[in-house]
Amino acid sequence: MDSSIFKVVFVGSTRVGKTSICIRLISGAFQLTAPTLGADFMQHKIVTRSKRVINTRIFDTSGQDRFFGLSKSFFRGANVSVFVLSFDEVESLEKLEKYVETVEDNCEDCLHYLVLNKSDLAGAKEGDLGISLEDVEKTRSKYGFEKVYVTSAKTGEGIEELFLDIGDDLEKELAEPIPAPTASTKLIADEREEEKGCGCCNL
Ligand SMILES: Nc1nc2c(ncn2[C@@H]2O[C@H](COP(=O)(O)OP(=O)(O)OP(=O)(O)O)[C@@H](O)[C@H]2O)c(=O)[nH]1
Ligand SMILES: [Mg+2]
Repeated sequence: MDSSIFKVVFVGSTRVGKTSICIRLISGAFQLTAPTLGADFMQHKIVTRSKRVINTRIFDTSGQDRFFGLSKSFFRGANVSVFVLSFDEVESLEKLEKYVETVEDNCEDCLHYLVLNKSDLAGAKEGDLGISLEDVEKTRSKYGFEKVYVTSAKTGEGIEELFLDIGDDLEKELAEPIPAPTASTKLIADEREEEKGCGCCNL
């Protein structure tokens, strides 16, 4: 098992469901939450689709403006940032730009995921609650997110897929790069070829 621990931060406006998604992931249930003060963190092992175990430390930050400075300090050195919006929180989409810029200022080479939560609410998927999937799709391409994960911490929709994708992407980061041949390894290989001679004419 690999000993690397990847830092995952949950980012977004207050009340979009960041804590609820984390709790759903860890406990498999939808539980009552209180607003996060500053940030909470938890350890989680993601088992990838190829059954590799990826160790993560998840930082669930507060979306309240008064904690923004503090939340920002948790973005530093993150490997993964999960930006959470909610169908019923228009403000969450308006503030996305600020969050993306702040995360990018604080961590290099961070993998980004975009989540649209509370899909279980009546009228959510029809776009009746303030934010439609179409609006978020436009934003997705503007910021270069690969896809929009439509989730519900209440029913569990989309959450397993989100974390499997995160795990698979981190697994790719762990894959050891194949070393490029150096001048000396190339020379040795050439010498061996010469020793073997030419197979086609028995020289
Ligand atoms: N119906 C529904 N309600 C949800 C869902 N996710 C969260 N909620 C509710 O939304 C409210 C806010 O959820 P939290 O998880 O505390 O939100 P948060 O983003 O962590 O908020 P801060 O900690 O203040 O930044 C709570 O009443 C949750 O029960 C969901 O998927 N569906
Ligand atoms: Mg919270």
